[in-house]
Amino acid sequence: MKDVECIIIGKTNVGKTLFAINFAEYLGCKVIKVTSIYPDGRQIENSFTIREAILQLTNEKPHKTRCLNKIAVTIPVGKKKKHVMILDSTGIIDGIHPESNVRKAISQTLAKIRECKIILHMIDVSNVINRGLVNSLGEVDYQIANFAQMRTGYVMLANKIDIPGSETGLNKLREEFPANLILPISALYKRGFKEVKDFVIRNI
Ligand SMILES: Nc1nc2c(ncn2[C@@H]2O[C@H](COP(=O)(O)OP(=O)(O)OP(=O)(O)O)[C@@H](O)[C@H]2O)c(=O)[nH]1
Ligand SMILES: [Mg+2]
Repeated sequence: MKDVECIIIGKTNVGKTLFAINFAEYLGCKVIKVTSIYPDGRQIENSFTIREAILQLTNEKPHKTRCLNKIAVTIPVGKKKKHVMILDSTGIIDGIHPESNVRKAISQTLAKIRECKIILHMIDVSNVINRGLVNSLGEVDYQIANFAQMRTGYVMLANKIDIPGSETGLNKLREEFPANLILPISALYKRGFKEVKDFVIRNI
């Protein structure tokens, strides 16, 4: 049987890749085995220590990830272990990106969302205090929420909650999407990971 697929989506630079790596570690992975699938169909496998994965796969500059990165994890459910495929994806933007390989990678991500049972929609709530919610979120965040919120396996992850002022962003996000499940997390400090794990288990 195919593993349950859990995709992490969101705007570029919100922390998707750092979350994927640190969540895999939280679930017991000592080595991060990544299968990168590019829009042209190429597949490349790499193994990293946690530190190497963070150094090589995350960046403070936008559009570091330009493919789907699959990381297989196991999650204990009762006495059994369930296999879950975590999918880190390309950051989505409003408008049209000037580079064709980024456009193709975004399109690859959008096509994949439909197939995934679990959708973790990540939002960076650290800047809302300065920019306001509507400017911090993209149109694309509203589109994802509209598309996905009817599904049971959909949750918003309010990331970078460790940064001062993020609580304000979280509260504004909750006011804007009152019907949605929103879990505050810090991908950097592994905060809120138990709640994300419990959500995944409920939706396997
Ligand atoms: N303070 C803080 N920084 C974070 C957190 N999560 C991610 N970052 C930082 O945000 C930057 C972007 O992180 P990535 O994981 O590369 O973001 P991404 O969403 O994968 O970005 P793309 O691949 O470009 O779409 C990096 O400099 C991270 O260290 C967090 O929870 N707290
Ligand atoms: Mg990334």
